[in-house]
Amino acid sequence: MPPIPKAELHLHIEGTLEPELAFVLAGRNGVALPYASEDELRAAYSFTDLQDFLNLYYELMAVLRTEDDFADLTRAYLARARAQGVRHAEIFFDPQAHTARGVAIGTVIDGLSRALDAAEETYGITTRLIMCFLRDESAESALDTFESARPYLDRIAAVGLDSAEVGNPPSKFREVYARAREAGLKCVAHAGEEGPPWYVWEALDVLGVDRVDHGVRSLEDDALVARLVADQVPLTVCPLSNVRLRVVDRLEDHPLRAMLDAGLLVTVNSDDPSYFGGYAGDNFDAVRDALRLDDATLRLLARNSFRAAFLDEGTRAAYL
Ligand code: ES4
Ligand code: ZN
Repeated sequence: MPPIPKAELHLHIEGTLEPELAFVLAGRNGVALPYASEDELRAAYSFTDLQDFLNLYYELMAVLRTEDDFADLTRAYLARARAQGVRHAEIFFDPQAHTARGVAIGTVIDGLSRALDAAEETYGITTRLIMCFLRDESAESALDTFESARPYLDRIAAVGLDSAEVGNPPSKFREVYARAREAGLKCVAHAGEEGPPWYVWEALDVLGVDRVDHGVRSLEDDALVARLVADQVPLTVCPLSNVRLRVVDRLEDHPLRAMLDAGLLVTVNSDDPSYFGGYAGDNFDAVRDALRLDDATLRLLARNSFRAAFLDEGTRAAYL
């Protein structure tokens, strides 16, 4: 059976960097990697928590230097995504992770957009770009990043918040989210991955997010679940990521079914597929097997992905 058509709503483009491409780019750009081979690099993909993963994620980004690099990275992702049934992809990028290394934000956005502009025709995938702020950097750095992105805002659908969650609550970024909303952008934020439920409350009430990324720890707070259900706030859940970063012990223990049963608008996504063991279809297959989801539930998850997407209503209707 062909993979079920779906939207990918939680995907860090830098987290799609496969070891093979990392070595190609390292060679092309004269960047030395502290790994002798692709196998040795892959062997480093065993994480104790989010920070442990982020250390490798930022280290490997050193190979991304030119517009071509960002375009090649994005095309490689789109080809893999299409093979797994992805018809619409909303793609995060982390400008500060590149500008901090001396790569201009225009280089990043131009490279990504070159690939995305051809995505519909080449891969049959519609796309949106979501610019994320690194929450372990300062609020001022996020504001500077937003201002430096102003010339490109017509290519950016939403802002997001990622990186090390605990100790960096959403309210730290109140001002930059107000500016983003003022500019007409949608808003999302990672919350409730490692952080407590009150981070999800802040994402909703202080940042005014349209979706919550992860949000699995929301289940610890009944009033929060009631709010998320009442407003049908989408939660972009990433099952394989949650196992690899030890948010849950085993996929069999994942709260996805409990979240659906509670009436939450849950979607299944891949997060950083190169690092966490699979793309969107792999995540669908993994939860199907581990949680014994039937076809109707898988269709519901796919339908939720289009309901939660930042699509105009005509395009959404065509997908639903
Ligand atoms: C991330 Cl899994 C996850 N959580 C927070 N920030 C991230 N950046 C890339 N992957
Ligand atoms: Zn993420």
